[in-house]
Amino acid sequence: MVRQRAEDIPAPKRGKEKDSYTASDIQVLEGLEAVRRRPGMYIGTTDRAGLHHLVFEIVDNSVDEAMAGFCDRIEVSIEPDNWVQVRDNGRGIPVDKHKTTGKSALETIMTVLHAGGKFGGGAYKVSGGLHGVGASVVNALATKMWVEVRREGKIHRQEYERGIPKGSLKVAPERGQAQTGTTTAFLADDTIFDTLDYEYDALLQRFREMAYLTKGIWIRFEDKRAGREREMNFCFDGGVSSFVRHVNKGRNTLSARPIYIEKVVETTAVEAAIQYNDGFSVAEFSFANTINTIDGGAHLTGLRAALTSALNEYARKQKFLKDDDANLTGDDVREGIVAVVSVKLPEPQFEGQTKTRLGNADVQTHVRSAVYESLTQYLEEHPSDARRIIEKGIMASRAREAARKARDLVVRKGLLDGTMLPGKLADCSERDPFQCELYLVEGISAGGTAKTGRDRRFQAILPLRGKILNVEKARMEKMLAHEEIRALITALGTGFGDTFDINKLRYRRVIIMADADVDGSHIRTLLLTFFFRYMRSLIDEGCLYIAQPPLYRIQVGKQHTWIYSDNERDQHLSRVKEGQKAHVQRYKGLGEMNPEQLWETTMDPEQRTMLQVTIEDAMRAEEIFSTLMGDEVAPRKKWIQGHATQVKNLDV
Ligand code: 0RA
Repeated sequence: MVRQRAEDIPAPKRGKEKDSYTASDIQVLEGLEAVRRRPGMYIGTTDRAGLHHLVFEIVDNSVDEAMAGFCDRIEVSIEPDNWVQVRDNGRGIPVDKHKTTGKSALETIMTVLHAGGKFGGGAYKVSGGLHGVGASVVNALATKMWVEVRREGKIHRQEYERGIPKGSLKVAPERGQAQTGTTTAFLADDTIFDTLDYEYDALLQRFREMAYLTKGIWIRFEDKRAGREREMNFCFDGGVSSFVRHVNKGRNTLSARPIYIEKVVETTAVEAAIQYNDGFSVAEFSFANTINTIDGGAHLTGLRAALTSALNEYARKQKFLKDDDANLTGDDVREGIVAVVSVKLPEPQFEGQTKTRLGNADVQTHVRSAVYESLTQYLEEHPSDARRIIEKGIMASRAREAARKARDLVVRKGLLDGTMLPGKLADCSERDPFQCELYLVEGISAGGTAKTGRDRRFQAILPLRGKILNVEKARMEKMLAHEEIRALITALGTGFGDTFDINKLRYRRVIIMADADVDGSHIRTLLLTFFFRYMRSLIDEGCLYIAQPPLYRIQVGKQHTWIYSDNERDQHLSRVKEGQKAHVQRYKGLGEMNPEQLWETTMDPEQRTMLQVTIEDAMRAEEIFSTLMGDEVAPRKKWIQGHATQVKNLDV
């Protein structure tokens, strides 16, 4: 695709008003030019993620208006022709003349870089926005755009092409009753973006998150594209509390409702919700001005500190802990927790390489005092909930002690460190981990086939018998008692959990190879759960893969072709010439192939395709794993049925 260069941007039409072409016009053109020349600098990428960024940028502006308390409804639609429209019922972007530019405030916001947030900057202006680059960046990267503002009983409208106004602000009287609000529509520039094919689910996920984080706001999202029409409405009166309920759906919880905290401390608005389940994993989410701070920071630290001190104090006071008992640790009181903390503050400082950790030190104190106070009160008022929570913490503390002993024993015996490799492992001869691959193979017989078919120089095989343990429902010591899992940890050589060390990994690629059926998909999911919970960096470092065995073998005359999807089968069969006969053989399991076939179709690096497992969205992954692996069967069934193909292409 040919990228349009900045030089190609048409200059604004200059007619009679030649003299009105001012310094600020030149500035605007230079600004738009810079955005079009280096879109990546402003929106990260020009792939689909960058395209979505445009939508978020516009919606964020409406969410800001909602956070300021002036808007409670946002409607987003993808139109059949790939236009995107965002409408809100806020005050409407100001249209009065802007002092420095001499243009309307609206035109200034739409055409001047970084002009957005500086308007109407009240004392408590909270601003979200993923990167806050503003509407002008979207405008510069849109073939066409228009904005309609309803204010003061009038409709104000302006249109743009590649960021340049097509005319002045047009004003018309409002028909019917006076309402206020802003509607923005744009058509992204297909000479800049690789694709204009918006992914409904990716956008939806962010809108759901925004709705949780902006209590009471109504977000409607509609896909109007031909053949894929759908819509969804979000409105969560419980705010982050609804979010916690959602994550805990299908689990046994220790309190009927999440513990909810909402307080303004100095300049920080703190909102948090906590609810324990009877599982062992920890699900903590933190947000600052609706931005998901995946690396945590001050607000999360404040929440954790409050939790540990409030629970310990209550446990001492109620004599759950005796004088010579040690305090519960942070890990103890977090076992089985689902917690969300969301802060809104005037000047968030985002730190770290990916700017996903909140830096503001005072926020820690603010969150800590808000949560401590509300939590202490909750415990006093709900003694039976309090008892269940404390008892779980004490159990966790004992289990941790037992697990430490079990681990020490296992480590002392050298059971996990790779010096005593499991008997079932057929190792490779190569010693350089970067050249080595480990296949985890479902079933002993398929394991045998893989051992024969592999290239033994660099491919190792570990057959796994039947189902592995569901680690989502088991504690660590139980996990270590499970032979298949111990064999897996030993073979990898890395240790697990907090002592996981990627530098000790014995194979650069770890490949899950299971049948293309329901059982195979269950085993894949169990293994993914294990890696997600105990060896997360293996996924983050891109070392985990899923092998793709073929589904069919089609023979035409003497030629045969391996087929990996139903779609591919149909395409292939449609190309078979008249007078020829195609013989289609379906392969249900790895066991139906002989060693040569398994090598040729699934293991030969020159020919195979594999899926690399990535965690695009930790929150989504958390939800998927708790749904798939949690206590209740119904939601799990529903998910698997609804995502049958995605399970195969698992990209959590
Ligand atoms: C600054 C001041 C005022 C409204 C807005 C910004 C505003 C911006 C956007 C962007 C999308 N929707 C929006 N809604 C409102 C209002 C100033 C006033 O009326 O006093």
